[in-house]
Amino acid sequence: MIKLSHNYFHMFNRRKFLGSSLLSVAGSIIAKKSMADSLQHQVLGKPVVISTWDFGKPANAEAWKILSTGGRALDAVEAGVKIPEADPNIQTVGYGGLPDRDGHVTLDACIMDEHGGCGSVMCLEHIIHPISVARMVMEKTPHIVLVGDGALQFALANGFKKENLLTPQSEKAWKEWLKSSKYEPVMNIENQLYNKATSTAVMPGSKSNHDTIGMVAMDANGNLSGACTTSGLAFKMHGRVGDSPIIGAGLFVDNEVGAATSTGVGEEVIRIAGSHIVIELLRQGLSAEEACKKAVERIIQRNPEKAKTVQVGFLALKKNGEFGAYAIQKGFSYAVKNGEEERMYDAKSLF
Ligand code: SD4
Repeated sequence: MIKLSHNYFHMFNRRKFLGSSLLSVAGSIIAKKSMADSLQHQVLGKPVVISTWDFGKPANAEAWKILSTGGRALDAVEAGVKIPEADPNIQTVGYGGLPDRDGHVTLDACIMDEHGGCGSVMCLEHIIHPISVARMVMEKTPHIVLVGDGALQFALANGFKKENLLTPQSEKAWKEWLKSSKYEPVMNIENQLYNKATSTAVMPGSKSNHDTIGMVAMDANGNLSGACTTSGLAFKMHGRVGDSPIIGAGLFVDNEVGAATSTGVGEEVIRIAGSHIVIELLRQGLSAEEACKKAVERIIQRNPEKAKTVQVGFLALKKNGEFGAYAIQKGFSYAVKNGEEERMYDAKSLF
């Protein structure tokens, strides 16, 4: 569940540096402060799962059931993100997601495995678990992406149930938004759901700011996979697709290097092919946190003024178990779990 206290502008906690050597016991969190740039280098023994925002914690717990019994990272990330997808009180993912400006709940999701296999669905309506449809696209079709009606048709033909995903509370929030809506595309509308001064919801029925679940995991065999699923920006134009289901933007996995995912205003992530950049930076030897920071900087360099008003966060897990995150604004939390640790972190931010 997302707590109101995790509004972007109301998180000031900082991770503490844990002084230790990278050579000490595998399986426990090891961290050291980089002399050069004060960025953290934290390493977790495998298996390990990491995911975005507070709802990442219960999602990780579900993924852990698979990882801890020797299961495959791909199965773990799918099972993990299905938890927020099915939760009607999470208004940013799956069932109960806030609709587009026409009142349709349209879902985006993608998944990627250790072999470079990937599947994606975009603008999918009526299906509670878009991540499982994305996996089926990966495993049962010669394609990578299915969108809209085609994705729905494929899902129904493969046994998924057609359901109404618009919950009464999300419908109420949408109707409230319609009152003041100028019917213009507003990119970062979800920040406006909050009164930043009081950290309370402005929109009746709205319990969260814009949160996608992106999850990356490494299994006991050292294989990486990732999943990313969202209802996208609330009250978006009908047909709008963000970064989350786009391989290389919202998610990228390279089993030799690492896995990365993103959250926030998808348009900004797509412009820089965000998660792919993070992976390429990892390949060049940067730490997980350094790579995420550089990707965030790339967004800011493109348009420094605009960047002040949007949130984007990246999360990365390196093949050696090192993890890290970085965001434009304060308030990006992420959840980490392995055999020894289960905890939330607050990502550092540029602003
Ligand atoms: C999108 N990136 O559709 C998603 C929204 C999101 O945290 O992540 N919110 O642009």
